[in-house]
Amino acid sequence: NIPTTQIAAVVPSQGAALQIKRDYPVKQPSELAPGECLVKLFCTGVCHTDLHASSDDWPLHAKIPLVGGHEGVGEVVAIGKNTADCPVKIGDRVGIKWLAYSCLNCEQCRNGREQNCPKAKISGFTVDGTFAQYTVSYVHHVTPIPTNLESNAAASILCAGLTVHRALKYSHAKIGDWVALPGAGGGLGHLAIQYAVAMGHRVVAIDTGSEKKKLCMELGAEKWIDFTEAKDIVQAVREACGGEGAHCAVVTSASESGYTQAIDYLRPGGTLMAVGLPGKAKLEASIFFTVFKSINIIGSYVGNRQDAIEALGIASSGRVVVRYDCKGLSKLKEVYDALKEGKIAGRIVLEMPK
Ligand code: 8ID
Ligand code: ZN
Repeated sequence: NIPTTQIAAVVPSQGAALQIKRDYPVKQPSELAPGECLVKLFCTGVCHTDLHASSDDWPLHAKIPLVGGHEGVGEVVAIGKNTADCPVKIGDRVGIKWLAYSCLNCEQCRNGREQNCPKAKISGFTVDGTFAQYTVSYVHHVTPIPTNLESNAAASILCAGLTVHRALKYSHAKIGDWVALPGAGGGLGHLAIQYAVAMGHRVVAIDTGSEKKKLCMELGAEKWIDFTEAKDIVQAVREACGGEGAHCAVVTSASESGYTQAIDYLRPGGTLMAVGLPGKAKLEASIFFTVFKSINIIGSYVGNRQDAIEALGIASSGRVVVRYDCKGLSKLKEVYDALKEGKIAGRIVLEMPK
């Protein structure tokens, strides 16, 4: 009883307008390769990355036609014949993250950097993702969803959550350290506040608007800086952190501006975790002060299977809660417009048509 066609949000060619198709093909169970599984999706978060992919503003280009989306939760409805050592079964509730597949045997995979595997397949970028009723994924990379988490509440942990969890984990920030979060009111940022607080850090939230301010303060930020109002962000962050600057900045703004002063407001020995992905910007940093202040600059790219399981585990303990509004899949275009304008505090989760 798997239909042959489905409703999907499709980008027909690079950068072209999104279309809701009612006749997008569904890969049939008999066509699945070993290791593949068919997932019937319940819901999916919308990440700013999907907007980058849809508007084609990155130096890498997505497949076309593209079904975007990489924060999906659904149910396994079929598994490829001859799949060996299969960790999931039909009926399991699983998550689809950005990293759909990695070989698990190369140097990058062995080192836990599965996302850097040369054979990596990416949901909603190099393979079709979650803006559809069904998607094909890979049994060794789908993520089990803790039973006490509702699907809608789990979805955005699968990109936004695991990404900021990993970034904080590798940031060298210790308990009591000040973490500055440019982009704090967005999808990644509002979860970064909560993971940071759970790790015992003190948070300076940087973003704009009263709605995002309210959200950030509710979630445990101690200080708020509106980047459109502050005359001197560097001074403002230094003051917020007791005069010496932040120990760490996790930059999740989707534009260059969140990066520009981050190195200047870090205290000596501080770490810049680069997470936001403006497509064309260069990181402007004084070489002299980067050396003189012993600054670390680290690129942090989503996460591996373990990061996903940890991030969901922390959410299932109640320490991190995704703040989202629910809409239907047909509203994706409106969600992109709102993201572009910076109007979304927290996340939007789309429910699939039944
Ligand atoms: O693996 C990764 N590194 C990864 C994973 C997932 C997403 C990277 N990303 C990237 C996305 O592609 C995007 O570029 O992180 C960026 C943020 O994704 P998001 O959280 O899904 O986007 P959002 O909800 O639009 O939040 C961005 C926030 O940044 C604020 C905006 O107001 C918004 O709340 N912001 C901006 I734009 N400029 C700012 C500035 N100068 C700023 N906040 C502070 N200072
Ligand atoms: Zn994402």
